[in-house]
Amino acid sequence: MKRPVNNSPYPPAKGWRLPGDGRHPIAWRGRTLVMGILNLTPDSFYGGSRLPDPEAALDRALRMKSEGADLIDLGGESTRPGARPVSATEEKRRVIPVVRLLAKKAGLPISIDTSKASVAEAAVGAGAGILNDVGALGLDPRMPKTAARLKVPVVLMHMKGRPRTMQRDPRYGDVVGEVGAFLRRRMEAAERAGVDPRNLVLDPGFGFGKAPTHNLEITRRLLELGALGRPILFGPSRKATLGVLLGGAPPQDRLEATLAFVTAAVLGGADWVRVHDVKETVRAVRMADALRYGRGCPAP
Ligand code: HH2
Repeated sequence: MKRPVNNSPYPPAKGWRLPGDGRHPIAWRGRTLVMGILNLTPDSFYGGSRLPDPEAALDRALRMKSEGADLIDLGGESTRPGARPVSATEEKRRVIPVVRLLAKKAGLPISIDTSKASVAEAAVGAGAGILNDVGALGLDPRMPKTAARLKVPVVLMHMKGRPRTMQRDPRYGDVVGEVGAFLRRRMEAAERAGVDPRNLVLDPGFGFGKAPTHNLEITRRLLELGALGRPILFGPSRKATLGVLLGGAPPQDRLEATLAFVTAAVLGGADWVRVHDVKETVRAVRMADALRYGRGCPAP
């Protein structure tokens, strides 16, 4: 019998290893990582992601783990369009006790979603193992050196402008070209500060200073960002563009739309997705991983 020709339209499997400090590497191959979102804020755009106290956060984290999450992302400051910044003191008050509790009891790597060096430092001290910075280490001048010193994997995300004003008529010539060039510059800045380039993860920043057409273009052309040589994280979960495409659906009514975007992203080259709904996403990702990588499909 002739061997089947591999003419899959999907990107091939790559193996990734983020060394961290060398003792707690994050490694995966031929599948997509799922990161569950926990927000310790009163004003995150999706009410279902807000958690009032550390016990509720631990319950949610344990549920996400049982549903198949690979990682947990903890945030103490909303970055929704129009959000007002919070002080480092307030952000630490919200997140540090939860980081400490989850690091002890959740049994999953904890990522801290912050742009502030002092919050990052305190969170890693309390047990966080990943730094997720929507400002790509560029909003706090101390962040690049702090990230280098902490020796943890770092997510560099693209944002045009700041949350307060970013959705006021964002414009691009070639959105993917501009996002890619920005991410390349931030990778170089991180390396200059001493961050191990093998610890970098890149994120085009779905919804961060982008109109729906820009978000669609990025989702369609995600593979081009793979040329930067690092894993791609993608976070469309329940965001406003999905509501626009559904004719005005509110965040609580955007689950199926999220799953459609997650599936498209995985088939288009995403390595890691950040979502509010772990159970449903893990199931959708299992299908997308089976199509892309042949994973999970019994032999004939
Ligand atoms: N999106 C949000 C926050 N952090 N980090 C990365 N790397 N990528 C994203 O797309 C991303 C992110 C916004 O989502 P959420 O945390 O649910 O909302 P809020 O900022 O209102 O808390």
